[in-house]
Amino acid sequence: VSIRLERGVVMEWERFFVPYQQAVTELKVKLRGLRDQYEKEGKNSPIEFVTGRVKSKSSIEEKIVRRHLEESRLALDLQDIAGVRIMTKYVEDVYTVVELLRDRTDFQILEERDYVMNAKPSGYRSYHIVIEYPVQMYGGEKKVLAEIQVRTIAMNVWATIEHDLRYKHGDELPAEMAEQLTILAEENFEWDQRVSEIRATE
Ligand code: 0O2
Repeated sequence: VSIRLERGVVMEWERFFVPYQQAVTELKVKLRGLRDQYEKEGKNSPIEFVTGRVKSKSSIEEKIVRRHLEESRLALDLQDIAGVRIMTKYVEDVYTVVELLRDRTDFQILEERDYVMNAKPSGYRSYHIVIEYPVQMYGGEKKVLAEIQVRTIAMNVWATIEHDLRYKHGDELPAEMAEQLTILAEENFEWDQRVSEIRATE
């Protein structure tokens, strides 16, 4: 299977994925390292755990069709081929992590989308940061886009379940189910906020 990229070059998917895989691997190590630094200092880490993945070929193909994307613009238009997720215990930690990311000099932030305070219509909450990450290849540096999603553990539970149910229904949830999930997302956020309130009284 091959993919048409810039200048009509035909490149195999496997080769296309190499810098993205490298970016995800490096970012996971670096962000998990931050967590370890807090722990070694005996401090409470705002980062609870980190996951990462490279978007699957089928998921990319599906998004090309759904969003009418041009294959030649794939690396520019698809910002989350490389994706890293940072989970926090508390809502306020999301913003501590965002500050940590803004202070870094090993990548450049291109865009931020705050779906934590401004939930998507589905009820989805998460803070999205699109970065330009330089990967060292043997032929020189290659900058790739990557999306870092920062969310609480509770938001992650909701998003994981909703994603799973949506996938099982061919990416389109039955209206009743979608409604129930939106209500659940709101209750989930209320729960997150109550946790913060309780924490503030300690
Ligand atoms: P996957 O399978 O996780 O890779 P959009 O038009 O929503 O795709 P938008 O509005 O620009 O894109 O948002 P953005 O910042 O690109 O975020 C898209 C990603 O955020 C999604 O990737 C999901 O990971 C997550 N996301 C956004 N909305 C929802 C939602 O309603 N429910 C869940 N569970 N996740 C969401 P993909 O490629 O859609 O999916």
